[in-house]
Amino acid sequence: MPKDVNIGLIGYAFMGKAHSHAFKDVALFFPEMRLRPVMKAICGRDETAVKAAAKRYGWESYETDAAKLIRRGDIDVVDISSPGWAHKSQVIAAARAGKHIICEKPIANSLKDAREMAAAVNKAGVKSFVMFNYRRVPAVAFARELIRSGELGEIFHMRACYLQDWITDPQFPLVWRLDRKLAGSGALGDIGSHIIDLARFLVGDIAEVCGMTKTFIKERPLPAGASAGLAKGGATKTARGKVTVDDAAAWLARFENGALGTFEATRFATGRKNYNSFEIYGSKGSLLFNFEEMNKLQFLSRKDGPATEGFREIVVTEGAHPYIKAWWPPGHIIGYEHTFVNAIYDFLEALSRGKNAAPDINDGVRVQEVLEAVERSAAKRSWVRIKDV
Ligand code: SOE
Repeated sequence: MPKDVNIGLIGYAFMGKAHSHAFKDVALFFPEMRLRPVMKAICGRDETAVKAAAKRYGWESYETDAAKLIRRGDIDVVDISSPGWAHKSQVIAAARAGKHIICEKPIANSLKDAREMAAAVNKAGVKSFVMFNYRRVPAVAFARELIRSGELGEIFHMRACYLQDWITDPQFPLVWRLDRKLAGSGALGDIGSHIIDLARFLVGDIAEVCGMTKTFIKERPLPAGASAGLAKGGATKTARGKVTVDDAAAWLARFENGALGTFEATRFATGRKNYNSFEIYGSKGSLLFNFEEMNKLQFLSRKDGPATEGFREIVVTEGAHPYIKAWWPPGHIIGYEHTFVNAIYDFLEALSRGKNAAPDINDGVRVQEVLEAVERSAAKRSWVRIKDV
């Protein structure tokens, strides 16, 4: 018989919705799971909005104070899907209250905060999980299986870029993601963190980086009224404010295993919406992936020999592919929201065995170290070793 585990979620916007959907659907698609999430309470500061979200997403109750939600005796897992500035106090409070933790990425707005958070979690001995959801794309998980089984041989190169274009319009308002105090950094932390996590997942740890960052639009109109992260919303006609984060970042990297990496994260790639992609080249084969075609993986194997060698397009929807057995018959593709369901499944299965699913809070710190190193490197215009940050 599966056991119940009570969930409290902080945040009801984009990520709050994605996580709610995952909790709602996970047991339907993974019926064998040993822990079943009970959607106990959702939390947000705007009572009208959080009450409506609770009803719409299927939560039993709501809170308007995160500290109260964390203290509630009927909550086992606190899922922190709030903006970056709120993570630190919420993660530390949850750890001290003995709650297991799911935290959105990047875990913190600074490396110092990330380290304090990890120390609190490690001291409390609670389980932790960071929502780097792209690891849970079947094609990405399959890419890792191919690499792990030696199909690519020695890895020479990883080229990764995460390209978006949602703020190219200079009239796009100064939303919280463009404020360093609230978001920590810009494209670098928000989407660069995903490709750093994927680099660690697929190739290994990064040893040093040489980076550059750029803010193309330095001032923007202030938002008119409440404005959500990616939604353009309204902008005021006259009041303007300073953009205090990067619009784009790019960096070279040397991996500890000797591979070379090139990385780009930008919100100024006009025409690119959510182009999270990588190319990995090894001595025996290569892989290409692009999230905008997330059900496909391109694979080249040198075993084919020169006459027939070429990239084959694998539609990653067979039972033989990671996570797919839980979903639909072959060829019936899955989407963005399913990556969160797969992730929540992995988290709960690990929790049921008293383990952390990867990436945990300490992996979150490793990513934060690379973010910090890229920023320092860009400021100093020189290479920075991860062990020096
Ligand atoms: C905004 O850039 C955003 O929603 C990120 O915050 C997510 O992590 C990314 O997956 C999609 O874009």
